[in-house]
Amino acid sequence: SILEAAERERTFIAIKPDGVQRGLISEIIHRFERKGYKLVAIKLVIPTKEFAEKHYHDLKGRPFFNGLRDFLSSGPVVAMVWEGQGVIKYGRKLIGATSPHNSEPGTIRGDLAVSVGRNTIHGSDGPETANAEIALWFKPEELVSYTSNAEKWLY
Ligand code: RTP
Repeated sequence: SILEAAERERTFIAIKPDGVQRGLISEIIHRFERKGYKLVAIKLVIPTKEFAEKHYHDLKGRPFFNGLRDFLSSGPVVAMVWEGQGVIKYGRKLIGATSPHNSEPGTIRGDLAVSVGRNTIHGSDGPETANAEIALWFKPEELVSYTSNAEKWLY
């Protein structure tokens, strides 16, 4: 590939059931797409409770864990993998702070959400979690490697 390794960094992003039900799918995809990141995998899934527990395994034992797990499995989730230079860290910046109360205007949660339990979107918090979450949600063949026309103008 003509892309450098850093430009092929990938993160796992999920639009949670509240975001899907509120009609925010295109709004959220728009923000990542417009920034210059490349969509390399996408699907709509209703996670089972067992699957939601795997996704949130590091939060097991927290008082909100059962509610969080039940909520994630309560309806369709848009699971995605986005690629681009710095996408893991900057993706979190686009998303905003965990609690929408602390999210700046201009961020997804700042603009589109009001409560921490319904914060519309998930994004991997580091390279290891990104790899683990991509592997949990997607089969290798569901990740699409391609060159976008925009790349030569982005990098
Ligand atoms: P995410 O993984 O969803 O991107 O969120 P995060 O890293 O910003 O936050 P984390 O601490 O990993 O928490 C995961 C999700 O749990 C819900 N949560 N509820 N006090 C509460 O009720 C509470 N605290 C966290 C949020 O939906 C958060 O996104």
